[in-house]
Amino acid sequence: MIELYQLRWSHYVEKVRWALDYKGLPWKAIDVVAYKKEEMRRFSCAQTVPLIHDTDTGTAISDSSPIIRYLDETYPERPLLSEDPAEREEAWQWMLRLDSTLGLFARRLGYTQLIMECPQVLARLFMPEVCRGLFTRRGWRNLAAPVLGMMLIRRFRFDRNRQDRLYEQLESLLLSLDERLKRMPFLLGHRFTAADITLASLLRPLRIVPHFSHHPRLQGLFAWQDRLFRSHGRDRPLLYEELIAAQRQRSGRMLGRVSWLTSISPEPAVRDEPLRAAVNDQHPVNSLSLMKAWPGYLRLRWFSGVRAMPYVMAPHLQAVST
Ligand SMILES: N[C@@H](CCC(=O)N[C@@H](CS)C(=O)NCC(=O)O)C(=O)O
Repeated sequence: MIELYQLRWSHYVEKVRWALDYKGLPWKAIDVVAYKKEEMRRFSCAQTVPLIHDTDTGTAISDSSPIIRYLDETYPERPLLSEDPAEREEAWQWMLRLDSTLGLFARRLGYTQLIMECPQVLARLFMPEVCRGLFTRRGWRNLAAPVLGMMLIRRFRFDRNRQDRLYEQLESLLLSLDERLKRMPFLLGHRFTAADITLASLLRPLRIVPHFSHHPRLQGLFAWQDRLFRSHGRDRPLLYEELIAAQRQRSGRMLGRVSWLTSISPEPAVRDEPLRAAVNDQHPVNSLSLMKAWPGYLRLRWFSGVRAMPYVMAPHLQAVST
């Protein structure tokens, strides 16, 4: 039995859930409280989620790509990585590169979108159990929102999205992925691998970021993701996708026009040297640094430079629903 320590809505966790289901392994989820993670302290590996504990072998391991490699090596049925060393290394490099770029950028912009449009959703994600769900109730969740928003800003530096040229870097990465998937059905050619699970899962937060989900030149990429989700039964929306969609339907608007973008960035988001491990971008947060986040929070809420537009379904979804 595999125990999976998870935050339900994490795209890195979804990547591992998908691999476990694909391989048909028995697993059970253990929900973690994000800011304490007490449930996993007994394991000596890095304290990020996903983390798995294999009760048959005693192995505990974190980091989604090494987890998938461990599962594939320990349970070779329905392989997700090729036995050929060159192909295996190619898939592995894709996974690490996507973890270190797309996964981080999409997380930053996904949370940014929630803070800009409906920060009260954060309490539903992070505090469902605190004080018996008090902070998920109307009124209380508005109180929790700025504190959670500021914590996330300190942890992931959403106040630097513009300086870091996040939209530009991501746009150029996604356009190159879209081009590649026009030429071949999967990232590595004709065979479905863990690299495809990685790409489709890590794209997930961008489904709520209209600059990308509605981008005229990226509809092929999202349609590829839709097809993969449907054929693998992964198409159930995550909680934040449902909550922001409900808010948009109610208000008839969404924040989608990134005012400062004029043209696509020529800069590549991915350097080509081989990686040995995925890079992460979490910064430590304490009560002092938290206090420094309020100007960033106010800016994101009211002066983000991302402008409102009428709410419409993304074109790749309209094609499916008609
Ligand atoms: N490269 C890691 C990234 C894992 C990661 O950053 N997980 C986040 C959730 S998306 C986490 O542990 N968050 C808890 C925290 O920030 O302390 C992977 O692929 O698993």
